[in-house]
Amino acid sequence: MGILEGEDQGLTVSPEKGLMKRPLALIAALAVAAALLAGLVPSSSPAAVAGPISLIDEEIDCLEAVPETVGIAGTTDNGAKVVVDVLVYLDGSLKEQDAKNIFTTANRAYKPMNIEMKATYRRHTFTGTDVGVLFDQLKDLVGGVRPKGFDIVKLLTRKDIEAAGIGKGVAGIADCIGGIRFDHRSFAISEAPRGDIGGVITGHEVGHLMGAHHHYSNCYEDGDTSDGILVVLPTGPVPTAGKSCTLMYPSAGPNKFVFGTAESLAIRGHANSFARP
Ligand SMILES: [Ca+2]
Ligand SMILES: [Ca+2]
Ligand SMILES: [Zn+2]
Repeated sequence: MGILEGEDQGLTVSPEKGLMKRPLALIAALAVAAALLAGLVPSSSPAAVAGPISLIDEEIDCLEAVPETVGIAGTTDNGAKVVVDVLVYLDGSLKEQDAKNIFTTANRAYKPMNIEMKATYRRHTFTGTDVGVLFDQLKDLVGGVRPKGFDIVKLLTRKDIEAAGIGKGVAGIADCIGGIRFDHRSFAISEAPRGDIGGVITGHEVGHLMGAHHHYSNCYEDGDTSDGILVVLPTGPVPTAGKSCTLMYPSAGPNKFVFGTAESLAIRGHANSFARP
């Protein structure tokens, strides 16, 4: 299995600039978390700073270079279980039981944060394999916005999906980093192979919608520290065969159902702030 997706595709920043910003984003996230823990800032999400020119640019906001909100269950919030309601469209003849297995395995990574994805299933036959074409169909089905009562709308398909410029290596894609903040961007598409890999893809894409980037992942906090890689950039080294990384690692092969500290901060924060009670 190759890369999960290329959600960084199509952005206006150059790859070099993007890479330079990434460690800063992680440091900023950890700094915010430290400030929260120290009681220096309120736990509500920081509002955008008003300036003389109001830039409403959702494409850029969808980068969420710094987490809009972060959290630690029981520390920055009351620790209550957060249910993330996911409306799942099963493509074609995909079995509902296969989808249930995918959510059961993916939920293993969310449980330590006291988050549970609760899936509701509908069926529709989609046409084509291009992720843009599939997103259009998925959004059209619900009138462009997630229906009331749902936090996320997700397509699960047996098709080998592909993306312009990346090809068929794409196994899943989220519409937006932190997309759960927006009614019309909280959408994702995942391939649905049987076995743990299906859970990895779905758990990973939902992680993106909850504010997590690839560069929040590492190959250390998965419990197998033998690879000894502390922080992995998207272009960084791929662990050798048999090694593993946390769930936002961009390659679907070696991931485990574990989120590391930086991933968990963003995901719990977004769940607590944006998943509807
Ligand atoms: Ca594919
Ligand atoms: Ca590891
Ligand atoms: Zn990804």
